[in-house]
Amino acid sequence: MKMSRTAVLVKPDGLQRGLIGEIVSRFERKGLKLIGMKMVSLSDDQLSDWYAEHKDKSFFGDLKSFMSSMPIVAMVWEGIDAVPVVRKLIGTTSGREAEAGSIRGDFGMSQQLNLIHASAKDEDARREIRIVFDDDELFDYHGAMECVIYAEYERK
Ligand code: 3AN
Repeated sequence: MKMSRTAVLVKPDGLQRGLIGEIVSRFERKGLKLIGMKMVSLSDDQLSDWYAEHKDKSFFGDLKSFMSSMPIVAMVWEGIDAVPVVRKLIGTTSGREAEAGSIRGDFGMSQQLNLIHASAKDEDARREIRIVFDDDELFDYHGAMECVIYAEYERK
């Protein structure tokens, strides 16, 4: 089965709430592999590309100014079906509706201040990773625990 990659941003509210460690820990415990991570301030151009699908929405301006108000922590995680797996771990958009046990469900109460972003589709992941990371900021290393995280047939 094929390993895929997904982009995650811990948003300004997640940083202020002190949730970086908790979030990284949840992904690590799940069995995902961290292949890139950095703290950045996203520019207006980067945010316009990132949120292109929302450019006509009423909240687009607010969303961009919120996302550029403070630094964010960007990460790339890898695993089989990483995109849907991480979406499940973060929960649905609004913290009030998100499932208990998910990151938004356990820590959030808002629709906009929803702590974290994760790619919705593989093609979004490829685009989002390119917006924030250069090739030499992503690391291709052997995950020592892969043989106990996946069955042999899954690793082929
Ligand atoms: P998700 O992050 O769950 O994929 P999207 O793609 O629908 O959600 O929305 C992107 C971001 O836009 C959300 N994470 C949230 O911060 C913000 N957002 C979405 N819907 C609203 C809304 N109705 N009002 C304000 N902000 C919103």
